[in-house]
Amino acid sequence: MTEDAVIVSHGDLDGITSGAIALCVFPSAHFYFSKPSQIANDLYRIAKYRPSVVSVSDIAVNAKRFDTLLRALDRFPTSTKIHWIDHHPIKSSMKKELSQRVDVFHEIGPCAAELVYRRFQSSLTDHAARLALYGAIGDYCDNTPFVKDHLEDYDKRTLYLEAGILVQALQEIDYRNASKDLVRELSLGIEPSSMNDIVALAIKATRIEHEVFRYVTANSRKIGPIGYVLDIPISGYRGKSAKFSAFATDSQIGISARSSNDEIDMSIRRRRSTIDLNSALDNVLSDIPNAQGGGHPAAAGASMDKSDFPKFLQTLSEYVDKFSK
Ligand SMILES: [Mn+2]
Repeated sequence: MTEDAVIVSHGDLDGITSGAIALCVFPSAHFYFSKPSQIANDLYRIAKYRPSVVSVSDIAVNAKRFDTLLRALDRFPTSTKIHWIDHHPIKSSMKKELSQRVDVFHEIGPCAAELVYRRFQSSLTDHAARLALYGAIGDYCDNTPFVKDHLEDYDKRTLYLEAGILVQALQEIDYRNASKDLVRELSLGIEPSSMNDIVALAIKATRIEHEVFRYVTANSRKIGPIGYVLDIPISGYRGKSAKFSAFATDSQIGISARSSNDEIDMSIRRRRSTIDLNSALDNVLSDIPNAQGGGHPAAAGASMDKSDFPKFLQTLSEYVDKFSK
């Protein structure tokens, strides 16, 4: 029955662990990485195999491409059971529409790995629970009742080390090429500390991160409540450098932006603030023609024409000031 299952998940730690948990449920499934901008295309392609089961996890629903997504889902035979398990904000009208075709398991708060675990709990063993905890630590979703309960089952310091190894190593892995094996190994119950290559990458990434911290401290600028750093001289480390930039400039918001030709894209994080970055972007980006972005309340990303970046910083800064009053 599970011969022709397909699992699609995101490439960050929560995506990798939620995919690995789904693989524990459907061990012979094909596994693919995807992302919000790609998921509709990927599903079009997957529909041609007429799989019996599809499990999609940790992929945000992109409101701008919602119709394309629905059309892709229509390509599957009615016999295909599609699980859609996610924790990104979604408009309730879209959630409703999606639920008419697929089995939606959606909650804001827990990470996707926790949700996949809970969705399939009856057919899972203890090591899948550990994977859910790694995903939760990776996505800063380690405050849920489920995670707090399960952290008590082990020594949580060891769990944070194992999860930390993965978080760090992923900074140095081109996920599309190298992380598929990692997903398989995790689903088999191999612990990160037993993966020599992953441990070595994690240590390397940690050393680089300390360098990135020094760079961001020296090169961040501030506009109102926003600290930002442009074009750090290394790829990756974007979420981390956004966070560092907020600290370096004593700001509520930190941005790490990378420009290429006429485009700029960025990671955005908050610090000592309860502002919802996803709503903030929804609001601020609507006035910028080629801009797109979104994510979670505490972590988001955006891209736009490079020439709009100063205006974006200005508008976002006003939005944050208004919010904090
Ligand atoms: Mn996630």
